[in-house]
Amino acid sequence: MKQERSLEIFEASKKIIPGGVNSPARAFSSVNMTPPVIKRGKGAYLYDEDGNTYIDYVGSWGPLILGHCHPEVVENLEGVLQTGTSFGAPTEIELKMAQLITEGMPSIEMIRMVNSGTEATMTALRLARGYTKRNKIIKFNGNYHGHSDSLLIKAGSGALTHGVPNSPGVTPEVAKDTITATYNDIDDIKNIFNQYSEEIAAVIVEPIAGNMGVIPMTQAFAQTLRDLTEKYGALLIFDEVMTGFRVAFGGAQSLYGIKPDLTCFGKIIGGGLPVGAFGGKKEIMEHLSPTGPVYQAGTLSGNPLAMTAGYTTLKILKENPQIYEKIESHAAALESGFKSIVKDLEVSASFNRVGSMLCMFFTDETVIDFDTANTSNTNQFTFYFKEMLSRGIYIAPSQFEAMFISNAHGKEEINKTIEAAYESLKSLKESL
Ligand code: KE4
Repeated sequence: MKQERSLEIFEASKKIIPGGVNSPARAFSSVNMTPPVIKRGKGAYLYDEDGNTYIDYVGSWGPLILGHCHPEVVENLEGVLQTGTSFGAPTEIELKMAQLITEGMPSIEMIRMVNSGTEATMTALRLARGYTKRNKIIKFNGNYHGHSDSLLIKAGSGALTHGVPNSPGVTPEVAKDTITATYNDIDDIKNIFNQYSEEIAAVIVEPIAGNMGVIPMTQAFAQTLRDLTEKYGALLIFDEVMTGFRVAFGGAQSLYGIKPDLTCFGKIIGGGLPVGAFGGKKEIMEHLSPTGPVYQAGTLSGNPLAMTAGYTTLKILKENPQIYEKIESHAAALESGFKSIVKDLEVSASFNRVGSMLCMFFTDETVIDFDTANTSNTNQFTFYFKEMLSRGIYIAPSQFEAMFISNAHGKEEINKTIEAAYESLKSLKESL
């Protein structure tokens, strides 16, 4: 695979940008290779600086559910560019965005826009602590909620890959108020609540984990979280930064039939531009400045440019519900294609899929939590990853991420991907 231009650009970047990237997950360090430097995207495809073409299953790590450069998104953005990208003042598009999201999610009576998923989860926790007047929060091993101090405790995603479970710079004083629990383990969470009961301000969870590969909560675990938080007066926060408008228009909460007290968003609601949000019960949200004492602010929060990309994306999803059936059927086709290949070639692999989020784990174990995800053979993943990339298939450079299928992927892309997977897994098998 030609990489001269990518190498040249990336080497220069590494001199003045840490690791040559503005987010560690992009550095390809866990697969130990130079990342393709991307020139442009269109539909289901990425094109790098060396003229290589890829079918894209990262989709900017989730946001591009409609594919790159969707014509309607581009057209509406071009319009906003002529009228102003940010005013730092109320605009109607913020109201329309809030209406669209609150109509789509019955648990959300009020919502506040921010600029990233990290800001959304960080602020949701501050609000939960301010509302409950309690300090402790619970998160789950292998869940990643962005890089705010209270949540960078045994984070999944990049930290999991980089093997740095607790980041330096997070003080012991902050860390002591974050309790980590085992995902999908009902006894563990019950014991924690028995021990800390009224000290707990909130439980934050990825309802369908996407940062230790794809791992859904069991229904029983989901209900237990709801029951325990209600019983002890703690808030239940669903981090739907990845799953919001991805697994269904109503998010993971609509699949589980569970109403969290607060929900965090990111990715898809920005349609490829920087947007995060958090929302929930009016009674809780009104504790937020300026109506309440819990402070939060943001210069570019709700700016017309980002709102336009997000609103256009969500409106298309709302008006075309068949998109969810389509991307789910493509993901199911990929999954069954991969399954028959690993069976024929006798490769150890297990699969988790929810809607258009898919993960192939290089393990025989059924993956239900951080520990079983970690039984995956990351060397085999790395071999497979490089083989797929060389065949023009661009998946996340980590065993502990999700494959995302967009509405721009068609049968041709799915078939090409299955063929590439066969060749890649065949050469993996031959290498063992
Ligand atoms: P951002 O601050 O990166 O917008 O969102 C943080 C975040 C919060 N919650 C969940 C469930 C998330 O998945 C994320 C970010 N996801 C990672 C990849 N899985 C983003 C990729 C990156 O860090 O570059």
